[in-house]
Amino acid sequence: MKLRYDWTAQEVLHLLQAPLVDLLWQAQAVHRQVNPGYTVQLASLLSVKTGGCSEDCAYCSQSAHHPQALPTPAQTLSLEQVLEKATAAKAAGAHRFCMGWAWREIRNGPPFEAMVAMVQGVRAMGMEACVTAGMLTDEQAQKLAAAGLTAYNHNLDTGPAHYNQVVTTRTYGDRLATLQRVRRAGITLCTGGILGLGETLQDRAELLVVLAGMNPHPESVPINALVPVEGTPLGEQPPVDPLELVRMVATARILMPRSRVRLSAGRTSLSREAQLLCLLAGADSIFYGDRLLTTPNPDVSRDQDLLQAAGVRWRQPHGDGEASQG
Ligand code: SAM
Ligand code: DTB
Ligand code: SF4
Repeated sequence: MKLRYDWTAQEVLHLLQAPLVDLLWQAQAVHRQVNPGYTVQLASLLSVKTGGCSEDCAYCSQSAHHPQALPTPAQTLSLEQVLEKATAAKAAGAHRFCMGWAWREIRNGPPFEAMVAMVQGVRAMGMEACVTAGMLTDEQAQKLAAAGLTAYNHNLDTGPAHYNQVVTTRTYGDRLATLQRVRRAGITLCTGGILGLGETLQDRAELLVVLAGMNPHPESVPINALVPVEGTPLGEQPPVDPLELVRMVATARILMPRSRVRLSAGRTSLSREAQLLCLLAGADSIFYGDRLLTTPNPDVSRDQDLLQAAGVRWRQPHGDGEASQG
């Protein structure tokens, strides 16, 4: 399959607005070629450092700019606590373990040494390890790569024109520069966006143009629906229409055929059927476990039901096999 890196906003808009049945047909045709067994990756999330972040992201419960959104004091988990959660995630069937720090950028010293040890510990369990912790230096990226880090998550969130409506403490360019550092260190990229931030369809198209313009494409593309958190500037946003999410997933699948498209935050507001449509549209990963970072996620038994109802397989830890229903 020939991959393209030169999609235009007009082409992407055309896909986002195509009749849903046509869009789904096209996305499925692409997805079947690259993932014939329909294997889904289960990724579990853990917030290692929660709250007190100096950035002002309007959607985020962890920003110190709107402290009423997260009334508990900032806290950091120890290496032992993190590895205990990772062990439980693996036992529940997670293939990737993603750890989050509410930081503008990674700090050196003991917190960074702990991060490196957490990555090593998760890798030693046979799971993929992902970190999301804000900006980083080349040296930090190289140390994380040496520790075995599989992926670094750093979302672009929305299109470049809408970005400063959502975050003012950093620029889109800062985000892109961090992604380049991650790439240079040989760590795979996990970068995607959020629907429901007040963006236009054009903004969504432009986000996808930026993502699909990366060569290679990001290995992992999370598509989040805003989880409106009371006390944040976006806490009163209207819910995202589930079919908009389906369209975004399908378009991402068509543009970046080989990337993992992860149906991410916002699933507790989706019906089982809407989630099935997202899987049919080409999502091949979900966040798995009853919490995201600070907000709830569907519980494990509901997700196992969902995957069984869909008849898809999911990847086991170790990458040494697959499970399916039964
Ligand atoms: N501080 C680091 C950063 O911003 O890159 C890592 C942690 S941050 C919480 C990770 C990502 O979670 C954000 O980039 C954003 O895309 C997503 N996120 C945060 N709050 C969200 C919400 N309420 N709804 C949906 N996605 C959210
Ligand atoms: C991503 O794209 N979504 C995840 C993960 N990558 C880090 C985070 C979702 C956070 C949802 C809000 C919360 O739980 O605080
Ligand atoms: Fe901080 Fe990340 Fe939340 Fe922004 S999204 S406030 S950078 S934790």
